[in-house]
Amino acid sequence: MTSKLSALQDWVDEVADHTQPNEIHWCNGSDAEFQQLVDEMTVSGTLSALNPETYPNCYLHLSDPSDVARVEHLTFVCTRKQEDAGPNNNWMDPAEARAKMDALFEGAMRGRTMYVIPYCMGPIDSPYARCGVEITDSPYVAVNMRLMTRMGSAALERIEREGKFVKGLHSTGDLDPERRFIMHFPDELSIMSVGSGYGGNALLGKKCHALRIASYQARNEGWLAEHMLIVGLESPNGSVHYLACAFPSACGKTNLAMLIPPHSMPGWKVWTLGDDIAWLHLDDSGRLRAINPESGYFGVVPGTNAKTNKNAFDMITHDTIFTNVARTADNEPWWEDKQTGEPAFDWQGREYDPQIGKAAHPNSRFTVAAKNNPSYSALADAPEGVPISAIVFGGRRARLAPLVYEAKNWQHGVMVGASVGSETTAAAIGEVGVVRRDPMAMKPFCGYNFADYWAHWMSFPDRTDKLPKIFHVNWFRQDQDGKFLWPGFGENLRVLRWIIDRCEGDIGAKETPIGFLPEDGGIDTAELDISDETMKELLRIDVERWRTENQHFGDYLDTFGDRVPEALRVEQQRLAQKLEKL
Ligand code: GTP
Ligand code: SPV
Ligand code: MN
Repeated sequence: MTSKLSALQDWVDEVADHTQPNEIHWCNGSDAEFQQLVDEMTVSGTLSALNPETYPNCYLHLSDPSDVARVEHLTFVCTRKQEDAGPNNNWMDPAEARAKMDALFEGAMRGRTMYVIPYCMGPIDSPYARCGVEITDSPYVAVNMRLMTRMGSAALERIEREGKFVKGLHSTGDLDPERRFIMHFPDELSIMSVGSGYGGNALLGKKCHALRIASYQARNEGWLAEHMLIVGLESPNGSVHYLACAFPSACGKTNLAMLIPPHSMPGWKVWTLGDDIAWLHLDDSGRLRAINPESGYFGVVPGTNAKTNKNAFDMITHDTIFTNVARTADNEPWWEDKQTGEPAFDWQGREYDPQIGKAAHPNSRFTVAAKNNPSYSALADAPEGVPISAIVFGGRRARLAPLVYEAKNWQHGVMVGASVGSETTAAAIGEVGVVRRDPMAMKPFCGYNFADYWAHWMSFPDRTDKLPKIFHVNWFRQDQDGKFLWPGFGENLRVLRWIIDRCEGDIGAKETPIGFLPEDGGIDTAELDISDETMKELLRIDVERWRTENQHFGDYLDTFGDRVPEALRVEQQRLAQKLEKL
């Protein structure tokens, strides 16, 4: 196959020339093609079929044990000027990065097939959608891209019509961590990734395109590309509110996006639009609207069970690719807290031995088409997206943040987002459980200087007076013994209901220095086994801790120097003064 778009055809020819693949396969996105790739990988051992009776069309992929998560220290944003990438990114001069990557790609696809994957991020006929082409030598990446994006002929047609696309070049390379890099060239709309076959490192439509490159474009064009789920909440009277929620990696987006209402909230319905990324635009009337650029989920497996996330649990019993989970003797996938079955083989294919470690890798994932989710919203395909009533930030904070609070206005909300901190998780290589600053849950994903990003957020009130309210939640507050105080999962809808009530102006709140908190009894705890003391603790503001936190946040802002927008400084200082007075 060839493309009539010379910019695409020339690039494919050039890459083939440089990387020397045996064959070139242009992906058309058909079911037949998907099956053919899966069958080939089953023969080569890249995939193994799981139990066809209980897990039909499910496959297991075990990655290299050194290649199990995103690698932030090997991820670079190569803007022309280092200041434009900011202290929040690793930076390399574009020419130097290019030369380094060209050397690593030379002959990298010898003996392999090169897949050319045209994809569209967002509904294919949406004015907000953007296209890209990923070239890869990994058939595992090709089938994952088929599930995660609108991939194939329709995307190619749009690309040929528009003439513009993001170029993503990927090779699994030799998986040597010394020769692993993920480079972004935002000025050229291009990405080069080598040496990893895993998740966000390799499925270039996801974090590389839809967040790092897109956030850079969004700033220049007046929109936002965010690490947010999108969920619709339908109350018993039939009104629906859409929320966009940003939590750091492995902090509950997938779970919240498809939660099942608790027994005590009959008549409520939850509609999933997206579980990881939202692109937000102001429409002609000044309302903020969201589309999900993805069409599938690459979700954390451990912890998924019939109680915590029944929608996901059911969804991943068929037509799912599992990566790095364990297996039972019956060849079913198994993971920690599945609450059924027993592991026989661990995520490295070894006989399971609890002495060696967990059966499934903590960052093991499922890849599945979004349409298989029982709570899938048909509006996920709406070209115009959905209007957003509230933006919600959150993170893992064992002691600090209360269960929920509301920002006083947009500018204060931007500070609430910018000051998100969270305990690190297994989604990225590195130490787990240490608090780090993760503004808007975008620390690993913002493709430019955070100071400019905050200024961009702060500019929205100049353009509209219809912005959504901003909130902060924390499902992860712990007691002295390290036990979570809040039951979480489906019960989180109780908190989201408070948020909706606040949006509709139906319910009062307590004003505090950090924002508006629920009044006593404001969060409905009917049928929940939770004491008044626990609710008090969940909503308690520990003034001393908040003072320290605010100071750390101020110090953090200092690392961005003069570029920090004045409006954000003002908010930080205003909070400092209010906390001082308490
Ligand atoms: P990424 O895909 O990495 O961006 O993660 P995510 O934000 O979508 O997180 P996900 O929903 O996959 O949850 C990650 C982990 O947190 C899983 O092990 C969940 O079981 C757990 N989790 C999710 N929601 C809750 C909650 O409300 N309370 C508690 N205690 N744990 C939760
Ligand atoms: C995350 O780490 O936030 C993920 C998984 O959603 S990955 O696709 O690897 O980025
Ligand atoms: Mn994510």
